[in-house]
Amino acid sequence: MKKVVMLATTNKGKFKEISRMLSPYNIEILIPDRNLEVQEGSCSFLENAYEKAKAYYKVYNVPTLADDSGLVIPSLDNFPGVFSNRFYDHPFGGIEKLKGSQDETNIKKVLRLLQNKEDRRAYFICYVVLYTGSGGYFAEGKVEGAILDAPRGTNGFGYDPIFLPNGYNRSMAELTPQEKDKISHRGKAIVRLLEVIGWT
Ligand code: ITT
Repeated sequence: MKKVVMLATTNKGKFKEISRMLSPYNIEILIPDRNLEVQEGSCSFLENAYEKAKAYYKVYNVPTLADDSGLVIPSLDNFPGVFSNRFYDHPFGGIEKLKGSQDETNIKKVLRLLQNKEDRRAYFICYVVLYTGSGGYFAEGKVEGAILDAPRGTNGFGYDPIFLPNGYNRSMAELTPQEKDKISHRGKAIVRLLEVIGWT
Protein backbone atom coordinates (compact mmCIF):
# COMPACT_ATOMS: atom_id res chain seq x y z
CA MET A 1 0.00 0.00 0.00
CA LYS A 2 1.31 3.44 -0.93
CA LYS A 3 2.13 5.46 2.17
CA VAL A 4 -0.53 8.17 1.89
CA VAL A 5 -3.01 9.07 4.59
CA MET A 6 -5.62 11.72 5.05
CA LEU A 7 -5.68 13.03 8.60
CA ALA A 8 -9.31 13.32 9.61
CA THR A 9 -9.39 15.61 12.62
CA THR A 10 -10.72 19.07 13.38
CA ASN A 11 -8.52 19.33 16.48
CA LYS A 12 -5.37 21.39 15.82
CA GLY A 13 -3.52 19.88 18.79
CA LYS A 14 -4.11 16.35 17.56
CA PHE A 15 -3.23 17.31 13.99
CA LYS A 16 0.10 18.76 15.06
CA GLU A 17 0.99 15.75 17.15
CA ILE A 18 0.01 13.09 14.61
CA SER A 19 1.84 14.90 11.76
CA ARG A 20 4.92 15.08 13.96
CA MET A 21 4.65 11.38 14.85
CA LEU A 22 4.30 10.30 11.22
CA SER A 23 7.12 12.53 9.95
CA PRO A 24 9.99 9.99 10.37
CA TYR A 25 8.14 7.34 8.34
CA ASN A 26 8.02 8.94 4.91
CA ILE A 27 4.23 9.04 4.84
CA GLU A 28 2.48 11.62 2.68
CA ILE A 29 -0.14 13.44 4.76
CA LEU A 30 -3.23 14.85 3.08
CA ILE A 31 -5.35 17.52 4.74
CA PRO A 32 -9.11 17.58 4.12
CA ASP A 33 -10.22 20.88 2.56
CA ARG A 34 -13.25 21.01 4.86
CA ASN A 35 -14.42 19.62 8.17
CA LEU A 36 -17.16 17.04 8.06
CA GLU A 37 -19.81 16.94 10.75
CA VAL A 38 -19.46 13.39 12.01
CA GLN A 39 -21.88 12.23 14.65
CA GLU A 40 -19.83 10.76 17.51
CA GLY A 41 -22.81 9.05 19.06
CA SER A 42 -21.12 6.01 20.48
CA CYS A 43 -19.79 5.40 23.96
CA SER A 44 -16.86 3.58 22.38
CA PHE A 45 -13.69 5.43 21.41
CA LEU A 46 -12.95 2.77 18.79
CA GLU A 47 -16.35 3.06 17.13
CA ASN A 48 -16.12 6.88 17.08
CA ALA A 49 -12.67 6.76 15.49
CA TYR A 50 -13.89 4.24 12.92
CA GLU A 51 -16.94 6.38 12.02
CA LYS A 52 -14.76 9.49 11.59
CA ALA A 53 -12.26 7.69 9.35
CA LYS A 54 -15.04 6.11 7.26
CA ALA A 55 -16.89 9.42 6.81
CA TYR A 56 -13.81 11.17 5.40
CA TYR A 57 -12.92 8.14 3.26
CA LYS A 58 -16.37 8.24 1.66
CA VAL A 59 -15.79 11.83 0.56
CA TYR A 60 -12.11 11.77 -0.39
CA ASN A 61 -11.54 8.11 -1.27
CA VAL A 62 -8.05 7.92 0.20
CA PRO A 63 -6.84 5.89 3.21
CA THR A 64 -7.92 7.93 6.22
CA LEU A 65 -6.56 8.10 9.72
CA ALA A 66 -8.79 9.21 12.60
CA ASP A 67 -8.22 9.46 16.35
CA ASP A 68 -10.76 9.31 19.12
CA SER A 69 -9.33 9.98 22.53
CA GLY A 70 -10.10 11.34 25.95
CA LEU A 71 -9.40 11.62 29.62
CA VAL A 72 -10.89 8.98 31.92
CA ILE A 73 -11.26 9.63 35.66
CA PRO A 74 -12.47 6.55 37.55
CA SER A 75 -13.64 8.56 40.61
CA LEU A 76 -15.91 10.57 38.28
CA ASP A 77 -17.67 7.46 36.92
CA ASN A 78 -15.11 7.42 34.08
CA PHE A 79 -16.07 10.89 32.84
CA PRO A 80 -15.15 12.94 30.83
CA GLY A 81 -14.33 9.86 28.65
CA VAL A 82 -15.86 10.06 25.18
CA PHE A 83 -17.28 13.45 26.20
CA SER A 84 -13.83 14.97 26.83
CA ASN A 85 -14.07 17.44 23.97
CA ARG A 86 -17.12 19.32 25.29
CA PHE A 87 -17.20 18.14 28.89
CA TYR A 88 -18.00 21.66 30.13
CA ASP A 89 -21.34 21.36 28.32
CA HIS A 90 -22.26 17.86 29.54
CA PRO A 91 -24.97 17.50 32.21
CA PHE A 92 -22.76 15.19 34.31
CA GLY A 93 -21.63 17.28 37.26
CA GLY A 94 -23.48 20.37 36.03
CA ILE A 95 -22.88 22.52 32.96
CA GLU A 96 -19.90 24.88 33.30
CA LYS A 97 -20.46 28.32 31.77
CA LEU A 98 -17.98 28.79 28.91
CA LYS A 99 -15.40 31.31 30.08
CA GLY A 100 -12.10 31.57 28.25
CA SER A 101 -11.33 28.73 25.87
CA GLN A 102 -13.10 25.38 25.72
CA ASP A 103 -9.97 23.66 27.07
CA GLU A 104 -9.80 26.07 30.02
CA THR A 105 -13.47 25.59 30.84
CA ASN A 106 -13.20 21.77 30.62
CA ILE A 107 -10.26 21.91 33.03
CA LYS A 108 -12.16 24.15 35.42
CA LYS A 109 -15.02 21.69 35.54
CA VAL A 110 -12.76 18.70 36.21
CA LEU A 111 -11.01 20.57 39.04
CA ARG A 112 -14.36 21.57 40.52
CA LEU A 113 -15.65 17.98 40.45
CA LEU A 114 -12.47 16.64 42.02
CA GLN A 115 -12.47 19.12 44.91
CA ASN A 116 -12.32 17.12 48.14
CA LYS A 117 -11.84 13.85 46.26
CA GLU A 118 -8.90 11.79 47.44
CA ASP A 119 -8.74 9.50 44.44
CA ARG A 120 -7.35 11.66 41.63
CA ARG A 121 -6.15 8.83 39.38
CA ALA A 122 -6.78 9.31 35.67
CA TYR A 123 -5.66 8.10 32.30
CA PHE A 124 -5.65 9.30 28.73
CA ILE A 125 -6.75 6.81 26.12
CA CYS A 126 -6.52 6.97 22.35
CA TYR A 127 -7.81 4.80 19.53
CA VAL A 128 -6.52 5.37 16.05
CA VAL A 129 -8.09 3.87 12.94
CA LEU A 130 -6.78 3.75 9.40
CA TYR A 131 -9.70 3.08 7.08
CA THR A 132 -8.67 1.89 3.64
CA GLY A 133 -11.99 1.25 1.96
CA SER A 134 -11.67 -2.50 2.11
CA GLY A 135 -11.55 -2.50 5.89
CA GLY A 136 -9.23 -0.97 8.37
CA TYR A 137 -6.53 -1.19 10.97
CA PHE A 138 -6.72 0.03 14.53
CA ALA A 139 -4.56 0.45 17.60
CA GLU A 140 -4.91 1.67 21.17
CA GLY A 141 -2.63 3.59 23.52
CA LYS A 142 -2.95 4.60 27.16
CA VAL A 143 -1.02 6.70 29.68
CA GLU A 144 -1.78 6.62 33.38
CA GLY A 145 -1.37 9.40 35.90
CA ALA A 146 -3.24 11.72 38.26
CA ILE A 147 -5.05 15.06 38.15
CA LEU A 148 -3.17 17.99 39.67
CA ASP A 149 -4.80 20.62 41.94
CA ALA A 150 -4.16 23.42 39.43
CA PRO A 151 -3.01 23.75 35.78
CA ARG A 152 0.73 23.78 35.07
CA GLY A 153 2.54 24.36 31.77
CA THR A 154 1.65 25.65 28.34
CA ASN A 155 2.68 22.88 25.92
CA GLY A 156 0.28 20.41 24.37
CA PHE A 157 -3.48 20.97 24.43
CA GLY A 158 -6.71 19.91 26.13
CA TYR A 159 -6.28 18.56 29.64
CA ASP A 160 -2.46 18.39 29.49
CA PRO A 161 -1.91 21.16 32.10
CA ILE A 162 -3.71 19.19 34.84
CA PHE A 163 -2.39 15.71 34.00
CA LEU A 164 0.61 14.40 35.88
CA PRO A 165 1.91 11.25 34.17
CA ASN A 166 3.02 8.47 36.54
CA GLY A 167 6.75 8.65 37.20
CA TYR A 168 7.03 12.36 36.32
CA ASN A 169 7.05 15.49 38.46
CA ARG A 170 6.03 17.67 35.50
CA SER A 171 2.56 17.93 34.01
CA MET A 172 1.97 16.73 30.46
CA ALA A 173 1.97 20.42 29.43
CA GLU A 174 5.40 20.90 30.98
CA LEU A 175 6.94 18.08 28.95
CA THR A 176 8.63 18.85 25.64
CA PRO A 177 6.67 17.67 22.57
CA GLN A 178 9.21 14.83 22.13
CA GLU A 179 8.81 13.75 25.76
CA LYS A 180 5.03 13.77 25.43
CA ASP A 181 5.07 11.76 22.18
CA LYS A 182 7.22 9.06 23.78
CA ILE A 183 4.80 8.35 26.66
CA SER A 184 1.46 9.61 25.41
CA HIS A 185 -1.64 7.59 24.61
CA ARG A 186 -1.49 8.98 21.06
CA GLY A 187 2.24 8.31 20.63
CA LYS A 188 1.80 4.68 21.67
CA ALA A 189 -1.31 4.19 19.51
CA ILE A 190 0.36 5.62 16.39
CA VAL A 191 3.51 3.50 16.78
CA ARG A 192 1.36 0.37 17.25
CA LEU A 193 -0.80 1.26 14.26
CA LEU A 194 2.24 1.64 12.02
CA GLU A 195 3.51 -1.75 13.24
CA VAL A 196 0.14 -3.38 12.49
CA ILE A 197 0.09 -1.89 8.97
CA GLY A 198 3.75 -2.82 8.44
CA TRP A 199 4.95 0.74 7.82
CA THR A 200 7.69 0.80 10.48
P1 ITT B 1 -11.79 15.34 16.15
O1 ITT B 1 -12.95 14.46 16.55
O2 ITT B 1 -12.11 16.24 15.02
O3 ITT B 1 -10.52 14.56 15.96
P2 ITT B 1 -12.06 16.28 18.89
O4 ITT B 1 -11.31 17.25 19.75
O5 ITT B 1 -13.57 16.43 18.85
O6 ITT B 1 -11.47 16.34 17.40
P3 ITT B 1 -12.33 13.82 20.35
O7 ITT B 1 -13.80 13.73 20.18
O8 ITT B 1 -11.51 12.56 20.20
O9 ITT B 1 -11.68 14.84 19.32
O10 ITT B 1 -12.06 14.48 21.78
C1 ITT B 1 -10.82 14.37 22.34
C2 ITT B 1 -10.72 15.34 23.52
O11 ITT B 1 -9.98 14.70 24.58
C3 ITT B 1 -9.90 16.56 23.14
O12 ITT B 1 -10.74 17.60 22.65
C4 ITT B 1 -9.22 16.91 24.47
O13 ITT B 1 -10.09 17.65 25.27
C5 ITT B 1 -9.01 15.53 25.10
N1 ITT B 1 -7.68 14.99 24.74
C6 ITT B 1 -7.40 14.02 23.83
N2 ITT B 1 -6.09 13.84 23.72
C7 ITT B 1 -5.50 14.70 24.55
C8 ITT B 1 -4.16 15.02 24.85
O14 ITT B 1 -3.15 14.43 24.23
N3 ITT B 1 -3.93 15.97 25.75
C9 ITT B 1 -4.95 16.61 26.37
N4 ITT B 1 -6.22 16.41 26.12
C10 ITT B 1 -6.53 15.45 25.21
